Amino acid sequence: MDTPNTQPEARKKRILSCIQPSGIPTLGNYLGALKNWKTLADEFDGAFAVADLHAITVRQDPAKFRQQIQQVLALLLAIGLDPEQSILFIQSHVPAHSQLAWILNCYTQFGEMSRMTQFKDKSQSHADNVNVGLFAYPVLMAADILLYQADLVPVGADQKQHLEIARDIANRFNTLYSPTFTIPEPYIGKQGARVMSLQSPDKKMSKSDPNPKGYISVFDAPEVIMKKIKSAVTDSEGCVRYADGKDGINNLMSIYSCCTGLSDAQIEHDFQGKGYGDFKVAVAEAVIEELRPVREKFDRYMGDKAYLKDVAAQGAERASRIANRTLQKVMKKVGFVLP
Ligand code: ATP
Ligand code: LTN
Repeated sequence: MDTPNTQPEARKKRILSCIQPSGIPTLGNYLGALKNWKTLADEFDGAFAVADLHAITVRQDPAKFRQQIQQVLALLLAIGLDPEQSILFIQSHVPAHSQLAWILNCYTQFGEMSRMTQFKDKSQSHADNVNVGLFAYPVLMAADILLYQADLVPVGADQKQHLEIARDIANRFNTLYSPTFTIPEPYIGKQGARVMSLQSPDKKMSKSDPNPKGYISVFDAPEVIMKKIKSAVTDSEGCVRYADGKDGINNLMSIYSCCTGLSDAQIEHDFQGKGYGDFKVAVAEAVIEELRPVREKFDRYMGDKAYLKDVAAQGAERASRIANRTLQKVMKKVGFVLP
């Protein structure tokens, strides 16, 4: 792939995104990110990674971590990404990510990183382990993106601030030296960009939530999904409508809308005069149907570890070719003596 400053019209736009294997992915990851990736992969040159280096910014149990990395790779296949068409890889298999991240650390200011809300949130939820990696997390994310000269980065709304930092770092480097990095644009879907916790609908649904009732995992069994949605926190009004102060119902409406394609107005109309009980059953059924094919395919891929290994090896090779080209360019500009 050529860099845009040499041959802008010669390449298809590239998208890149990553997901951390920090637990079992949730309905939030699926609706906010993964579901869009499949659509975008058909239109653009796609590269998608399992961000295992990011995941160790919080402590992981080694055996579970190994399993989760494989599960997330299998999930990328289960949502329909084609490893021949897109580059599917595991971040740590491409050392250029760590190498560029180190260099970019030296082009990032302590002050700008101190404003990152995810760092503030995570240093509160993991107060016993506020490590330097957690602080530098957005720089590694910038390296992920900039190595591939990505034009578009599909993410959930929570990652907008990190995308801005990636753009700032890229602009700074381009201005200091000469155009090196493509300036990436975030792609935040209109729907599902922020799926909220079922138990605390003022917080985003997170796979690291200690209370499993707050999230739906993409592998939850149908009866578990039904139970979790039935016990979702709502309000006492009893009327299915989208309005300020109705965070729980707003969240269920947006989940329902993502799964069925119905607008808020249609949902309000369809559930006029019906209680939250009926609505919750409809939402749960829609989610179950949405996730059923993903879960079925996932089970098949997890049963074929040799295939997963091949996909990762082929992905790492293709990803390395692009990433190393950018890394070499950066090293040359900074003044390193290349080996
Ligand atoms: P953790 O909860 O372990 O911090 P995470 O789920 O927030 O992790 P990732 O696994 O890296 O982080 O997220 C992958 C993608 O899913 C990102 O694009 C992120 O923006 C999106 N995402 C995560 N949570 C939600 C949510 N609740 N609603 C919509 N999108 C989400
Ligand atoms: N920080 C992201 C995951 C991530 C990512 C990336 C997303 C790591 N590297 C590069 C897009 C592009 C998150 O969603 N928590």
